[in-house]
Amino acid sequence: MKTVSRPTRRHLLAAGAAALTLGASMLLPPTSAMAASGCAVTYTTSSWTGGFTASVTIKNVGDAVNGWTLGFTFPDAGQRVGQGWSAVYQQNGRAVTAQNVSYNGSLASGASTTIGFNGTFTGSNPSPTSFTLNGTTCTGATTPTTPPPSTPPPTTPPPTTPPPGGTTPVAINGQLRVCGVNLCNQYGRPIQLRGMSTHGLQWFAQCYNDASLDALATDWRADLLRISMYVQEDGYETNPTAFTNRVNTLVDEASERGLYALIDFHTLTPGDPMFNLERAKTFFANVAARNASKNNVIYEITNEPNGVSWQTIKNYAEQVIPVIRANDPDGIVIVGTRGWSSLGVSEGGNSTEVINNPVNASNIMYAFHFYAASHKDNYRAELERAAARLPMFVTEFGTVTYTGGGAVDTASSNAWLDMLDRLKISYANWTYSDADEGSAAFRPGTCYGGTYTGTGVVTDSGNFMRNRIRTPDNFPTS
Ligand code: IDC
Repeated sequence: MKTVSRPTRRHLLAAGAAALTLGASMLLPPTSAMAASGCAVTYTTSSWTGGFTASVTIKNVGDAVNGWTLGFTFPDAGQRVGQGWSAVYQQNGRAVTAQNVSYNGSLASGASTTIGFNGTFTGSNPSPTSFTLNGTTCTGATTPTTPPPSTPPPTTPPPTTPPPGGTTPVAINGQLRVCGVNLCNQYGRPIQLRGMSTHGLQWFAQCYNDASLDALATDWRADLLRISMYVQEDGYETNPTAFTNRVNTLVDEASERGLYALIDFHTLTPGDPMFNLERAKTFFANVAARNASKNNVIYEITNEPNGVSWQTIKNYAEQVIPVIRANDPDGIVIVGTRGWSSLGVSEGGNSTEVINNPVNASNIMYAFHFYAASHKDNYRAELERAAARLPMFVTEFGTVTYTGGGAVDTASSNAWLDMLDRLKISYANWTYSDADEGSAAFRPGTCYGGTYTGTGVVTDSGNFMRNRIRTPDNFPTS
């Protein structure tokens, strides 16, 4: 983001809460060897004027299911499902269905899963009172549905899943997904990832090698590598195959070290993402297919849109996201925002345009960027306001001015990072490079040597960031 302007201060709308539990959670004993179905649903909402977030916990009290569809009917004609997560939603009149996604389709007997969505309403917002799972009404009780299976019981014990091993960020957290406004790990718990962004791969390829990436993982103890692939400025457009391969290689390097890999399609000038739409489709079709089986890849589809409306960015996102989903259905996608990913603030707007008109896709987040010496209280206030309503990810920020140069603003950088820590907003710092500018973490010339660890090679910004990032992570495992 390049300019500073003051947003209108808004009051957060008061949140109301309602909870409703349907069906006893007790398990009735199976009456025979017959397959049985049954379910219990807890539907909880938190609402504000005209909008709400619903959390729906589905408990399977029948036999194991592999693939499910939840059905319910809104009591009021003005209730609509908006952005959802952990399920694919369809609405026809008041009738809603939510179908499982790849990672939660198997529900063992007695198992639960939680899905959710943001919705809108025009009149009142009563909770639905009846739910079905695969056609069976959820009463909390079990009923036999099909004749006994003809296959004999297995004579060998079923394979057991080994406990997840390792202590790297990816080993602990596994496949991430968006839950409500948070980034959640494989245990459904909100986490924050802290890491570094590369500089432009066309200029600083020498900075990304085994030694530097080992240092990022084990000396900096980072969680995340953002791979910044400029599209213009001698980047991707000059040799799509070579840049795609370079990104894929860095994804592998991050994976080997248990780091999350954030693939940044670094559009900057021109600011209209539509200028690169076809390039984006080609690039993301490749990287999503190539990395589909990995659990550590996150896609950032446009770095810093500028000089264009939110509607244009949304149109771009709604064309690129399906390309990614077709190849890698469970990868999180991050969408840039107006005004150099300032949620519009740097162009005189604010996040209301996104809140009122979100991208029509699930498992997505929105990007926010700042440069601590240029962007201060009014930007912080807007991010905090937005983060109560939208899943936010700081995919790029600097400790210096928006030019990428100047001195570290320690007070503002600490204010920013304290806030991001408190809100569990993930971040990547610009840059893990030895560029001759204040934002670079390493002193000029470092990438032509072999040492990346310790405090001898870092700049003021690098020292500040290394100290922030290497503190212990908080990754809940249950
Ligand atoms: C800057 C680099 C600088 C390079 C310039 C050219 O730090 O070396 O000459 O890009 O494009 C951003 C952009 C990011 C900028 C960075 C600092 O995402 O590409 O990098 N910045 O200006 N947004 C706000 C600041």
